[in-house]
Amino acid sequence: LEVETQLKQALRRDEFLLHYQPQIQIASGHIVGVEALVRWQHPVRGLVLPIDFIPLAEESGLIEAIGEWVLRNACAQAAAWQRSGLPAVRIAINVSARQFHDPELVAVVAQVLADNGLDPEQLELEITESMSMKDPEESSRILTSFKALGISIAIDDFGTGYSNLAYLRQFPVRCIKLDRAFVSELGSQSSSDAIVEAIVAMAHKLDLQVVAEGVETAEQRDHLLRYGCDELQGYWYSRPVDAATFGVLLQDQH
Ligand code: G
Ligand code: G
Ligand code: MN
Ligand code: NA
Repeated sequence: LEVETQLKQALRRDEFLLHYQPQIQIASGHIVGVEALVRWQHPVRGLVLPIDFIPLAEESGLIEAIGEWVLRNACAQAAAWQRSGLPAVRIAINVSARQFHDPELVAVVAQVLADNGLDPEQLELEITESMSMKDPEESSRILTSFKALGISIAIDDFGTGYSNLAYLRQFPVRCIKLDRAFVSELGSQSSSDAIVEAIVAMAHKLDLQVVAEGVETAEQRDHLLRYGCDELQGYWYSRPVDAATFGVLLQDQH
């Protein structure tokens, strides 16, 4: 079967699902956010990870439909956690290049928030650094329209692309997500320590928060705390988990 047909069928058969990875405020140790990560429960192949279908979805044009599914389901889940009495946390979703440039996206996001009774501040959209820097003037316009809606923006995979700092400064974004390539070398490659320390200092000067990705050890967390990094995400605290398991994590800390 052609990939496009397969992905359409997967949507129709409701084979996509979301896993959730907590985002921890380093200073307090509290969960302050959660990133939704899509998976495909394939009837034959089992659980398929995004690396094996998101690029195909991008090429075939199905990414908009899948992206909207992710947005609706993540927001519905966030509202469900809240209704069950859990504390409100920010929910972050990944936005692909095609979605980001889709003129309809702002209206769809506004509608989904309204449908679920979520405050815009509770939603964060993650766009990659390379996506944001491809046409910075255009990105700036799009990001400003999101800012007007009241949602936040994260620059994902930060440090893997080439940022124009002048644009980064004028983008209305809440945070940068420091790519895990830097985090994994903390404590072993002194250049990574220097880079992370400098990125955090620069980000704070620009009024941006820093979220470290791929934190796997207590030692990495200690280094990040020392450099003033704001939040972390990674296997050290939790792998991406299903919605029920995330609910338990959230409950346990309060
Ligand atoms: O855990 P993981 O294998 O889920 O994520 C791998 C990559 O897939 C990450 O770069 C992540 O940004 C991307 N990804 C995960 N979920 C989504 C999604 O819902 N939409 C898009 N566009 N990308 C996603
Ligand atoms: O959107 P993004 O590229 O940031 O997606 C996060 C990716 O990183 C997902 O594939 C997720 O499963 C993965 N991930 C999350 N925490 C860790 C970690 O501590 N170590 C590693 N190696 N990967 C992680
Ligand atoms: Mn991400
Ligand atoms: Na990332």
